[in-house]
Amino acid sequence: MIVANPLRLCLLATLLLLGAACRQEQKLAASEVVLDMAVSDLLVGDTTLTIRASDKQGKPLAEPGTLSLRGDMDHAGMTPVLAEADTAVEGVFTVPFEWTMGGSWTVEASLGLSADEVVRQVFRFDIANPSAEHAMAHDHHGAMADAAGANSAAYMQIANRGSDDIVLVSASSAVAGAIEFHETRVVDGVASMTHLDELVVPGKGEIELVPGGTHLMLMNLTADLQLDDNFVLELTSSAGQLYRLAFRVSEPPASDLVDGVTLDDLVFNNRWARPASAG
Ligand SMILES: [Cu+2]
Repeated sequence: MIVANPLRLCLLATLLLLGAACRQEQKLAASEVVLDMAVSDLLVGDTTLTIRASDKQGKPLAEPGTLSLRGDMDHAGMTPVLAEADTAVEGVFTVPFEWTMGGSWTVEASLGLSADEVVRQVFRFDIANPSAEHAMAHDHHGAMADAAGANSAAYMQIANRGSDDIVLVSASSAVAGAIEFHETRVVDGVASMTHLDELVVPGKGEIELVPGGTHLMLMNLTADLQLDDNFVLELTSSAGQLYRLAFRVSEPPASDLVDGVTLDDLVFNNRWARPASAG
């Protein structure tokens, strides 16, 4: 049985202190630590980030500490995606993460080695858009640094003379790699775009596609759309009806309904598209 005499306690305390001191000495300085990052997925949606912390010789850190991650997109205004992890296996953190939009991302990894030593490293990823959502707020195109292809947006007013709703399900054009239905939403002063699966033109009603609202997003342009250029765009309805429409690249038309073209029950007015801008 151990007797708790003062001498023994003192010795024990000294050993503990020494142990702590030794471990402290094994901590590496920030400049001696290397971070590596790999991702399971480069598509918008859930992903897993794998971050490896090692020393310059490639030996995994035994107790790397707490890792903080911050994902940002190139353009201003997006809410950063944050994550944290404090358990690593053999120096490797596995962290669930989400690419919330397509485009160019940076992920900053910060590993706290001690109270005043933090290793920071930034990693870049290009995230593709399967169609769910994408990153461009056209009203802020000047802020976009780099992206895949140039894009444009097309606008018009569509009126339905019939009493049945007409559901537009797809759009295409020779001048764009893809065309999506988008809706711009402004939340807390920050514009972002949401992908819509379809556009419903209500029976005896109308919809308006305008900057800052619903629009046709022309992505990965195959032609350099400049003022006064014309192109043809096709819309398809859920009933399989095809609507071929001419568009002109121009300034927004006056608010009056102009250039009306009637195809079956739909009347298309005020068709125009903005000039190409870098994606
Ligand atoms: Cu858009």
